[in-house]
Amino acid sequence: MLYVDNGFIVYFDREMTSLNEAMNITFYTAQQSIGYASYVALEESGLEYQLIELDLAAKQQQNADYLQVNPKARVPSLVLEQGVLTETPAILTYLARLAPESAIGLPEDPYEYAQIQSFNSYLCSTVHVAHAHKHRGSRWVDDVAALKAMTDYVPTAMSLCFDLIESQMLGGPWVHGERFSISDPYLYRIACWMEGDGVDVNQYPKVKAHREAMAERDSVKAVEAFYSAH
Ligand SMILES: N[C@@H](CCC(=O)N[C@@H](CS)C(=O)NCC(=O)O)C(=O)O
Repeated sequence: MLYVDNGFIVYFDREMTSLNEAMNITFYTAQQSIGYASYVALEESGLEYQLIELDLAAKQQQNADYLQVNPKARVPSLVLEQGVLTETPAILTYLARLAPESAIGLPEDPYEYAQIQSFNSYLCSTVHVAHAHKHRGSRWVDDVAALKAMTDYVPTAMSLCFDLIESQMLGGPWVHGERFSISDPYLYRIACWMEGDGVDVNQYPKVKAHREAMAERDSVKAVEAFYSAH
């Protein structure tokens, strides 16, 4: 089922018998964006949701209707009965709490839980930000030479991040070892940016194996099938 609402394209992930069933969770994302991590987590969770796909190239994130949802003009956003959640680590944690029996359910152990938060915080505050210097440098500076210098440094900055992830953080086969978690779709999204960021994934065998394992999951296949079809 598909309709267009306020210029955004709206999809339902499954055959819905009732529209209300689909309206409890509304997920705004965009292709190639960090929203992909939450999209995969939604698929892992088994929760019902409504998907609204924004076109970032067309600047739909700056549309007045969307700014009412997320004044930061970014994706992803998760609209719930209680309000709106933004920021990938918060959205992932929320979904994991909603679906404790699913593959993304959180560990009871406080230390294991904090390890997940620690890794996701690193992705959010450091790795994603390093990646954003490529095309979004104008968030920080407007000097043309400085913008170019920031873009030129992206392969180095991202390589330094992946050096640490490969050598210190990625337990294997999943980020935190044998147990799959919300860190896995998050790392997968960012690791799939490596080539575009000028980083050779072959230099990172554990990251490469993680990417290959993620690509085999039904959740990732479902998201890929969606983007192939739309
Ligand atoms: N810290 C946020 C970052 C969100 C973010 O920067 N999303 C990008 C896509 S990857 C975006 O919406 N960019 C649109 C823009 O900068 O105009 C998160 O982790 O969710």
